[in-house]
Amino acid sequence: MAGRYKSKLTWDDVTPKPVWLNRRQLLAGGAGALALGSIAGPAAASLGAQKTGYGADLEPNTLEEITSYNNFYEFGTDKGDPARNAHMLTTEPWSVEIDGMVDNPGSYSMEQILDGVTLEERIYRFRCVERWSMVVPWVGFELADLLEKAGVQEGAKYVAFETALRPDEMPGVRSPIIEWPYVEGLRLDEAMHPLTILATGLYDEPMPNQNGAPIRLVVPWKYGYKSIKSIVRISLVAEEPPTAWNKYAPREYGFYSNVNPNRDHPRWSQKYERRIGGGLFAKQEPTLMFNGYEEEVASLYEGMDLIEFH
Ligand SMILES: Nc1nc2c(c(=O)[nH]1)N[C@H]1C(S)=C(S)[C@@H](COP(=O)(O)O)O[C@H]1N2
Ligand SMILES: [Mo]
Repeated sequence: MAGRYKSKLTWDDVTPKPVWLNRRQLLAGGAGALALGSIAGPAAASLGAQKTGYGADLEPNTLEEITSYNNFYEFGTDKGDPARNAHMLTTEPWSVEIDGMVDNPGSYSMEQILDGVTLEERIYRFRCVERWSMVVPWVGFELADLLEKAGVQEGAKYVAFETALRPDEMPGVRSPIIEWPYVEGLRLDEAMHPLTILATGLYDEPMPNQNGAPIRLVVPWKYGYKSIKSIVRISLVAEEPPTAWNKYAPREYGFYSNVNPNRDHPRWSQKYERRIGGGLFAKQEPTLMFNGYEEEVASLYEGMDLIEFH
């Protein structure tokens, strides 16, 4: 039934690139020989090194930039706090509980999650609501693949996500800044869209802790906060699930959170953005609708008022 949610996107539209992961990344991802076989196998090779589609022509930010300027409030609210504190998070072993309206609920280890999965590199523009953006070469796989493994049942309309909550390892959760654990959600068709990935690494590194190790969501047409880090639970549900920033400030952060230059944040304009790494005097660039992925995702929102459903 999941095939129903596949869009018409082909591999060529989403900047495919075979990824030859190093042994360290495989071990960190918890993947054994089986995953190695699938990564190095003919499926990956046949994807070719072609890079087309939006994002492919963007110059990626450096690993240093991507790992030193972060939002991960569980480790503190300063952009430098995650790089300072996220090493405290134990990421091995790791498992994700998949529950709700699925045929195969249960606790999935990283080994089980990556079993049979072909990891690829996807270069996506990643835009934070606070007017800055980065371009990140994520390594991951389509969320749809995992949801298909779990078996989405008729009646499921949304996917809810939850981050680990470990006061002993996360100094930030000792203050009630937002309601912990951090939660997020997608409509099922958004979750099944081929641009939506679960990332387990970036460049040829295992996912750095500050970026959401060992497994985090990436939804390139939405503001950064939708891309929840260090996921421990994925639930298929019938009703729109609560989301962390919407609970914190509903007027500022809606459920959809599509990048939209036509809707200002109540405290600032969304019309321009600045690329991290361009220096203090970097030119502001106009923000693109759906972060530049309009052609791929606009049809998901046909007929919706995107100012009201922001
Ligand atoms: N669990 C959790 N996930 C989170 C956040 C967070 O504070 N906690 N911050 C979000 C926000 S606001 C942004 S902009 C991105 C930043 O991702 P990056 O640090 O990998 O660039 O992570 C998102 N995911
Ligand atoms: Mo953000």
